[in-house]
Amino acid sequence: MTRCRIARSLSMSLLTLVVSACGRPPEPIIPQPPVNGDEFVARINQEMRDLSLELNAAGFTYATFINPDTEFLNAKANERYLTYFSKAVAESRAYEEQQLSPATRRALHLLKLSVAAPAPSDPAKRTELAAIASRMEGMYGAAKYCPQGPDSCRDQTQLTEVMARSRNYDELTDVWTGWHATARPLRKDYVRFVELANQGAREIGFTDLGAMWRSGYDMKPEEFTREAARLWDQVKPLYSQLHCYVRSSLQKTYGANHVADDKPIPAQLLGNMWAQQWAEIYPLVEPYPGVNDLDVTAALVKQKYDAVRIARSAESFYVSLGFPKLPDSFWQRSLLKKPADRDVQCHASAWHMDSREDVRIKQCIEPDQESLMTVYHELGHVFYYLSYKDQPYLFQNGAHDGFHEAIGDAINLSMTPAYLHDIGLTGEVKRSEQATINEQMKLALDKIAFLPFGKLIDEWRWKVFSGEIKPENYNAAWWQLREQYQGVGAPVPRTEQDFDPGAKYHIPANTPYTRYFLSYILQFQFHKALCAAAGFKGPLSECSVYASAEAGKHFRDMLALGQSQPWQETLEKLTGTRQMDASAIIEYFAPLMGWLETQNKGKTCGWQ
Ligand code: X8Z
Ligand code: ZN
Repeated sequence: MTRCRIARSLSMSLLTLVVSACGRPPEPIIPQPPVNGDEFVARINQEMRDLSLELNAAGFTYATFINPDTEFLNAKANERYLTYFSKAVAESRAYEEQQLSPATRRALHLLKLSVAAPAPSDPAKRTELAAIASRMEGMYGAAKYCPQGPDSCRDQTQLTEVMARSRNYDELTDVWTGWHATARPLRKDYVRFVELANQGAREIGFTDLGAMWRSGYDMKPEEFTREAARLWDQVKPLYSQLHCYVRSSLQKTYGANHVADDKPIPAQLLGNMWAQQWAEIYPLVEPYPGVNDLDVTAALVKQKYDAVRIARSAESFYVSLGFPKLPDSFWQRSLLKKPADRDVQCHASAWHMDSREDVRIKQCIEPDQESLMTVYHELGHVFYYLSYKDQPYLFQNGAHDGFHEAIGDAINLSMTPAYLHDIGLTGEVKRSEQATINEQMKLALDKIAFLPFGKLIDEWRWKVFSGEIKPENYNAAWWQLREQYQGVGAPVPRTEQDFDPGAKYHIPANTPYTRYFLSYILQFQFHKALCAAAGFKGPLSECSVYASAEAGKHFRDMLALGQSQPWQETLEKLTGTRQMDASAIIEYFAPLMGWLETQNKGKTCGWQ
């Protein structure tokens, strides 16, 4: 299965297909009902795995070569998967009342959750859903902003670069507005997509698609909603302090007419198209200018790192923990560099093509720090795939989806200045209190700034799927949440002609997003546990588990379990606790928080 896809995998038994002699399309043969639940699950595991080959081949080809033909083939592969899925779920009902082993019952539950958007049983609607989903993904991947005709076009990679580097208010506003305008045509498709996917979710027993997504956490969906809210309450004070300090720094750069004391921060000023991670504006907020220059990007450029060398560096971290080297096919089949001559989906993703060892990533790697961190993130997915490849297909997944996102990010936390120095990507790093504050600020601009964004995306979608947010209110509700959670405001007035949620990859791609919110909390729990396993004593922010066999063993043992048991048990095995909890991230950033509180004394914090 793959990350970031509408249908997790595609399946239908090869045994159900016969090729007719006269060349007519093959007719499906309805298989005999198996005798018991165990046999049923064994058959489903086999068939899903078989059909996932086609889904992934079509999906990877589409993502790396967007054109009308690959869009069509991708839609067809998804449609076939969704057909199989509906049939398998319907058949599984016959076993629900039987005496089943815990593993079989769990597999039947996971089967129902194995797509991100189930289709209605009406074949015409299923075809429509698959076509819309495929089209939206391609439109996002191929989108460009062309202010002065076709020769002036810039794609997302180029626009993102401007958002990161420019400090010109008007230029930032223009690029932000131009990119967001590309999402307008997605609105109509999205409205229909919501109707169809909701219908599909209802047919298999969920109240709506959001409730289905929230059922994937080994607790009742309502309980999960409360869990997510609890975690947000835990970290909110960290975010408020960071927001307050960053806003006052930006006011110095852009003036109080653009950045007002008690108002949300204009979204185009935070160094990122979605204002989700702010590390690119570090130079504007650096606490102690010049203390420990951590310019990894400059080092990558100077040493002429190319995409393969960056990916090799990530691989070597995992190998140092005792993971196997990546198979040759990874290097032959991954897309690591943006091709010059065709549209590709540049949003990074990791792929498990065959549920065995054909693992790949697709990423438009550039020689900069963000790409470096993202490759380490993507390889977290890849080493998870390889670690659980011997599990039955339905258990080949993260303990929950937040685990999958947190693996590579936990490794990111081990990429300390000392580690980066060891691999030649920073100069001498002297330890001092000022250095610690600078380093923590840089990391907080990613890790703490992201938290409200990670939370609100699905808050919006949950309400869209439940009908609480109606199409005529999509954009207004989006900005209401962005202001409420992030304290970030629209750069220019918006209307319901706009569809700003569609300018973020995971909306058109229908990838659930709460996984990242959870990951940003869990990764600190993982980091703390790995550091303990490595025998590290000292502040969490100075720990790197690079080359620790002990930490590696703990990590690999956890990954090998996949989704075979409730995540609480898996978490307990690594960390000793059964709860997701923000105390590790709070502990990690304690020095910075003390510093921020002092800096923010007397400032107006918060927003109306
Ligand atoms: O989508 C991703 C990864 C692929 S799973 C690159 N992330 C989220 C995003 O970019 O919005 C990682 C951080 C959050
Ligand atoms: Zn990821």
